[in-house]
Amino acid sequence: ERLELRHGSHREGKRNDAEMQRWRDYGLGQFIHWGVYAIPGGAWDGISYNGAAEWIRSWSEKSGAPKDWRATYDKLYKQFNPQHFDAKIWAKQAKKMGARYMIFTTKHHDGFCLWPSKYTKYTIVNSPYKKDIVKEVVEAYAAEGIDVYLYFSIIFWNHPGYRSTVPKAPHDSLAYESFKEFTRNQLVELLQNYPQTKGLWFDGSWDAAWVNQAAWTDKLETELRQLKPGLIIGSRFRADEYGKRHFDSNGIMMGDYEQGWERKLPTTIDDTHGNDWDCVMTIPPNQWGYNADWKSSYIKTPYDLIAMLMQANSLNGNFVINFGPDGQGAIRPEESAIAAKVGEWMQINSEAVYGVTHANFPKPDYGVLTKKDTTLYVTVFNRPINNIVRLAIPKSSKEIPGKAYLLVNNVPLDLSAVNMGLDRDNNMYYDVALPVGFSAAEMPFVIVVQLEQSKESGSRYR
Ligand code: H79
Repeated sequence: ERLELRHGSHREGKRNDAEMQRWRDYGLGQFIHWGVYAIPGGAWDGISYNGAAEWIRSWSEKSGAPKDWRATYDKLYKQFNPQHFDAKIWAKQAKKMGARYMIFTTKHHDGFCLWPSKYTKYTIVNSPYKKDIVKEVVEAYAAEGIDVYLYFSIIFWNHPGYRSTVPKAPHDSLAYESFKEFTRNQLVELLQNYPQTKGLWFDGSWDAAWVNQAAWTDKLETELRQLKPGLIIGSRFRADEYGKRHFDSNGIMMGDYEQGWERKLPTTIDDTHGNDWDCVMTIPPNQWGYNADWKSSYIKTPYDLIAMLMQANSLNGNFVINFGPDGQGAIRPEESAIAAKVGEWMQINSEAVYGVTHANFPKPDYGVLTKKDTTLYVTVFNRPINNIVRLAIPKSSKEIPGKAYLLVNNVPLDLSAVNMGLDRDNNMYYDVALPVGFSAAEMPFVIVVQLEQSKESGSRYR
């Protein structure tokens, strides 16, 4: 039974325009979380906040916050004067890492605007820094050929009109109406100020007050899309009239791609329901903004991140690595080192990342598969102890492996069909032999397999 929805999804199936195809092909992105929370960096007066650094304003006295902490936080912008900030340095580093797009926090839940918004005083203009940071970031990344997406939280903790729960009293409703208008004005302002923007990455839209605004948010989305044809918006913007988010009451995705993969990844293609999606990932377990303390938690290694990157790409997703510059605008050396390592790997292996799709072959235990046209990329994480990388190809497949080589130095590899007679899974097997003495410098490596049309599908090696 299908519901008649006025504010559900307005599209069935995927977008297939050029802008969306470009998004699909990115493979790797960079997220940057930056704001006044970078000044305390997860602690104040030597006391650590037990949460994500960008959430430190919500620290309560009960859990150890200094007295009048929120008032202190709300004055931090008067100290925001990042002397090391140079968007060109960030953009160059992102380029070297291999990022094809970046997402920048124009305004997080605390409401501080990194652009000179006309609609609030709580902006960069009233900090000692004064200059338009969003503009510098947009221009620097665009100059490197990296597409820019603007992160925007609809939460604004200390705005007088902001409400998280559905307003009941008339004065709350009035206040919230003004806040809605304010939010709309800011979004229009961002798209007008920064015409290079390719899309908006929304956050905070779980608030009951916002969820309750199906008609208004639907209208706003239409307005934003009209203002900027081709604009890309994920599924975390609005709810339908029954309060359903991401997927409407008929189970159809709202928005251009699924935005539910935050700090987690699907494990199988079924988990993705065939949708476009991105995964945004922190390097520590859960820190987006700068946290000075990187000793108290596990820090993902470049290897971890590359494994996640390839898992995402093998399942038709983009993988986005988050960076949290410090209060002076510098990317910490540990993050720069990680970016450099990922970039070194991308330098050799990016062919297995950009423009690829899920490969519809059985997933091997030793790694993942990506595919582009008739090229199969086999990324190996768990190198088989016998140095034989076995490919399983369904007997029904119209494509079969022709030749294979290593992406590093294009070293040709022996590829042989294995005659296994009848197999329970109806697969054919092909063995790729790694060269004697091959060393992958302890990083995952990629085998390229050129696929050929099977003359008589499945019959050759039966
Ligand atoms: O900016 C980073 C985080 O600060 C921000 N999103 C990333 C990109 C973020 N804000 N909140 N969260 C992440 C997690 C919040 C979860 C909760 Fe809820 C909000 C718990 C309760 C309210 C949403 C609604 C999830 C569960 C119910």
